[in-house]
Amino acid sequence: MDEKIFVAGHKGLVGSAIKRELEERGYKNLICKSHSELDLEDANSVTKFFDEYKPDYVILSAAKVGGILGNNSYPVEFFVKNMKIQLNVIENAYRTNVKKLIFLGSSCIYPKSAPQPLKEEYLLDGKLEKTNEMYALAKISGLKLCGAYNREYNTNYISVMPCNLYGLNDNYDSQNAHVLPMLIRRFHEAKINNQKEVTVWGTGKPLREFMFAGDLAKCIVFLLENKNASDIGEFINIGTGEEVTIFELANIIKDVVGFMGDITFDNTKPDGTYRKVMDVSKIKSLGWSAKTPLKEGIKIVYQDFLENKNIRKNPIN
Ligand code: GFB
Repeated sequence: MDEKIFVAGHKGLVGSAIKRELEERGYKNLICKSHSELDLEDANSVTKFFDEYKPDYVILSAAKVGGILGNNSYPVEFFVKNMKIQLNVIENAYRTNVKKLIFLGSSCIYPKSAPQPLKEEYLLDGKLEKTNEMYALAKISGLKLCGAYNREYNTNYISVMPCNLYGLNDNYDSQNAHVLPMLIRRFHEAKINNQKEVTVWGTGKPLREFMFAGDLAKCIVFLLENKNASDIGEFINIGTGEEVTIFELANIIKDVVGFMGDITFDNTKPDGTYRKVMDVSKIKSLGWSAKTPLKEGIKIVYQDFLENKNIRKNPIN
């Protein structure tokens, strides 16, 4: 419990859930630095940080993330910022002999037309989804780099690829956030402003797999405590294995928020990839599965949204 664990990105959706889970399990020596205290894109600052703190474990949940519009609008930032963060943290983890590093990727790394549910072996079997190609390339590079370090230097770096996530402390930016928090905000504002209808982007037909970030955090701590890269292979999917259409999601959120108007669709906005549900049999065979049902999780998040007035609306760059 006294081991030094660096949670990179501890203020974000995933990082804050992991920090909460580690604290609840009694870890006393968490190292957390805000963006202003430590710029992970700056090689010298990261080198100095690792020399000073010498963490035993690293959870790399810091990243430049966003929804379909953010990814589609800022491909350069999504690639360059994520590559810099990954290279700085992973290289310094090796240089300072970190015992174990967990790298967070995303389900958007898979080819657009891969068979569903997505199995780990489908990686790089085809073209990527255009709207988030540069983010996917950065995440693929990160997981491949971890694998290369394990092979060449016998390190213990685990790469995990979660499905779409939602949870406390999410980003509600009106242009660049992910679909679930954006719809919570839009249905809420429509309700309090007595609007007649809420517009959902695209056709509503695409399917998405949503997992509560608190469940992912439990899985990450489970892997930190019990598994090594040799148990995992190159990387492992973490998801619920269940999917809903964007239309079904919008109706669940409409119901939870208590909006009584209609739902309309804005076809000028992109649908993105049609499906990306993951095969989660590998993580299940290691003894872990997600617990929080979608509607339950959305109720928890809406409560957090209502209580947490200063909701994060940080724009993308
Ligand atoms: O979460 P999201 O923006 O990203 O979901 P992806 C996009 C899907 O939700 C598209 C529909 O089908 C959109 O048309 N949608 C409907 C909306 N209304 C809205 C809305 O108000 N806002 C948004 N954002 N979408 C992300 C990747 O892909 O998945 C990230 O861009 C990451 O890099 C993440 O990998 C897990 O699910 O399409």
